[in-house]
Amino acid sequence: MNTYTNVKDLGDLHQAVQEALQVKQDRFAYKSLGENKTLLMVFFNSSLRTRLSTQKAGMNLGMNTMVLDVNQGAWKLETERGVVMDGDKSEHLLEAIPVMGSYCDVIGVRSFAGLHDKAFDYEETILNQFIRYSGKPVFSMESATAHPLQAFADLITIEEHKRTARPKVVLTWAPHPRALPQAVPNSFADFMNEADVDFVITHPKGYELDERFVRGARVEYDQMKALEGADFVYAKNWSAYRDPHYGQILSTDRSWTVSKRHMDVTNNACFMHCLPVRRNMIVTDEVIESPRSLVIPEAANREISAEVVLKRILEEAK
Ligand code: AN0
Ligand code: CP
Repeated sequence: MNTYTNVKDLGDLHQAVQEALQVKQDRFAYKSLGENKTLLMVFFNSSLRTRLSTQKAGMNLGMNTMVLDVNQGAWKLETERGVVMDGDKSEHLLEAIPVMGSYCDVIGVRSFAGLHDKAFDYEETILNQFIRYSGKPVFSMESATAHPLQAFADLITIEEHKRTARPKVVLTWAPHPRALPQAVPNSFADFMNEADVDFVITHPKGYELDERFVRGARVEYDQMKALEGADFVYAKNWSAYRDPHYGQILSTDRSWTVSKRHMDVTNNACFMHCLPVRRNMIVTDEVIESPRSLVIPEAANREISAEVVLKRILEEAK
């Protein structure tokens, strides 16, 4: 593996999950793989889990790790080519990226959707510049349209907790006061469509996701109907994808907040969310604190998904 930006890069998904479960048995088994290799993690946006779990994964593999928070202490970066740089940006990504590449062996990039320019976001302008100009293997730590380290961890978590061979997994939209990207639901859909699960998406009208990720999965606009008999309830907010409302909040309907009323119609489902989560907007205290809530083990599996990805990148570079 040379780049990790979406589910396809993992190849056989069943095999990837088996590899993850094996890595989890002994996360230090490949300690020599990363010897004298440097991992650089570049953040254009905030992070708690991705920052810590990916750094930990690198350390498990014996790598040295460096973190750059672009918006704290680095020069302000211009991202568009051709502009006269007479504003507040001191440096262009086109220099910054190869410079960063010269100091490391692998680069992780977090760069969220701006939610203003759909083409800029969905062409993955920033991430693709890293792939093109860094000269090093690049992996996504949540890009404009995808969060494949999260979705891989989600799939590992479902595999560990499923009680039937083919569980029913429901991705439900939930309200949030600020506009959020579609990256997490996009990748979750992408992974679930390739996994052996009965996958259903539910959201208010107007929140339809990009068909390249939905890939014909069942969309049920009645949330309660969608949740009936679910084994896993995966909650997430996202802003509108479709024009002319790209990046906008179309609903703050709190009847979509996942509560006991919702969980009662499921098959005693496990509750999942990628975190960070706003309590009593996305999910009630009662549900997130219940024994069926997987949010903590799910976050813990981020270390494992990152370790498998880094391991595969290091193996390919050998
Ligand atoms: C981000 C998002 O929704 O994409 C990161 C989630 C992992 N969430 C927030 O900005 C709150
Ligand atoms: N789930 C996730 O990616 O969390 P962070 O934004 O804290 O990294």
